[in-house]
Amino acid sequence: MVQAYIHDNNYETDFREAHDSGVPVTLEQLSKLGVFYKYLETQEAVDALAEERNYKNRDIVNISRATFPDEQSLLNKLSIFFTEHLHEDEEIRYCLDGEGYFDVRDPISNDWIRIKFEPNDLIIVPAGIYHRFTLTSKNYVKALRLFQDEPKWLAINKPEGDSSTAYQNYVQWVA
Ligand code: KMT
Ligand code: NI
Repeated sequence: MVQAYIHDNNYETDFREAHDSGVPVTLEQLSKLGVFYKYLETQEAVDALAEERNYKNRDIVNISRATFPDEQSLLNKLSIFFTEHLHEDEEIRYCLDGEGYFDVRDPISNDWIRIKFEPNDLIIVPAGIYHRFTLTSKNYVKALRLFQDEPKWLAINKPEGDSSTAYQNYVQWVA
């Protein structure tokens, strides 16, 4: 079963640690933020979902010691993913191997909700929600990134994202 909980907001220790505050978050709470989690056993199930939601493109992201041999280049890559950002389109991520954490920002409480991302986990991240991603201390993830249109993953960082239509529509939807 997927683990989701409120992040402890402790930035003194490595961000790849669990940072579990001890407060769990349910899938129902996530769905109220427009975030959907599914455990999909097969690639066919992923393809069916992608088709149903009109996803036309995909790529594979592979972050590991093999692809980033030195700690500094790995940290540089991770710091981009871990910067609070949003996208103007919905995004789907499916874990093929390894593990990571997806953090989504609750726009009402401002809490970071951390979702553990492991093989066969699929997460639908709605347009306009602030989020970030990190590896765990295992330093390895291989994931499918699904795109509705061209494989563009323009990230709009905080605070620029606040004035985007995607953010304003999202916050209105949640409220
Ligand atoms: C994103 O948009 O935040 C990402 O693609 C993170 C890496 S996907 C495992
Ligand atoms: Ni993103």
